[in-house]
Amino acid sequence: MREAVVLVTGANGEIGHGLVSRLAERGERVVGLDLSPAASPVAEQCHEWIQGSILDSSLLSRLVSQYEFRTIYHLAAMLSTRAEFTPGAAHAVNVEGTLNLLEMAAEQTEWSGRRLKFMFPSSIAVYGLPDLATKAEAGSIREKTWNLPTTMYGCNKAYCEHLGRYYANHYKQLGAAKGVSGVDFRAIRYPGLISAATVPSGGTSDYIPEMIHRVARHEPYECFVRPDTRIPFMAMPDAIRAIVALEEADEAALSWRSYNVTSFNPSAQEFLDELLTRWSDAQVEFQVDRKRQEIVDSWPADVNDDAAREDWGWEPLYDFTSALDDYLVPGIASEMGGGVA
Ligand code: AKB
Repeated sequence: MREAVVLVTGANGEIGHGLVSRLAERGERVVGLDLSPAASPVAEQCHEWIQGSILDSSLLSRLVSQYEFRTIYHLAAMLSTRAEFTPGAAHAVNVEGTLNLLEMAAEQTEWSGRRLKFMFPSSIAVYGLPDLATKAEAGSIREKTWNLPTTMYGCNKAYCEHLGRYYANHYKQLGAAKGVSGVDFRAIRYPGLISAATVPSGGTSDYIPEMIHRVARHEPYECFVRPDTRIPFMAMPDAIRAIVALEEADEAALSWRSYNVTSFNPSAQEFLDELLTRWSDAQVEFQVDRKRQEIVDSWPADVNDDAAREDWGWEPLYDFTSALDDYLVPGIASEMGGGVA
């Protein structure tokens, strides 16, 4: 009676743009949910668009009556910098919103008797290194180390990973049917993401995508971190591939419910040096924002993604050079209407 669909929350966001296209190409009927009106080209690729909030319980109840969600990609979130200005609102969106969706998913699986995949973009923000010396010594860190986030966003993401693991493995554990919510929760701890099509806002890893989009438009850019600042990054197509590959993986092969993935980890200066070989007129100055710098300094210089490679065959398509030459430079030029990037 109810249509079988894939729900994408935050569908108008950076990841949503690419993910909705990928799911539509796979023949999925996608229901897009976002606070804002549907933006092209996402709008044309959705089976239905719902403009609303994941905090609206009556809306979610209506969705349960209308659709059977086979998979939920829960992308809606308030990112790390914006969350520091309104931590209470960030907690509401990032945690209460996620809990609302997990409850909706559990209710639905009780109805259908079928398992429902709940895909969750977590972040390197769940990690917290206390100082630069420890960050340098820690190097590439694994999933179970340094889980000491220093931001509301990082705390939110870490707690939601635990919530998802509870719904998957321990739901209503004192009940007759222990831990059988049917919610198959799977999370990816994304590094900084760089898209050719969109520029992020409200994140603290934004300095790299902001830099390339400003340089490509021959506009000056003030980088808010030091030249030596180093964290892991990934091209957006690889971010889409990763979460779809994790969704398609056999649950029996998964030894974790939260996986690191990464591709490359240039310093801000190394990234600028590469841009200068493509745009000799790049005008980038380093104007450090001390408080945002402290956030990025608490994030790891790199992450170890062996578990994702071993469990579900993760492998990035793009390294640092090919991300620039094969995706970002041509992609930004195309977004600029074919102008000279
Ligand atoms: C942010 O900067 O908040 C995000 C992230 C690293 O998760 N891009």
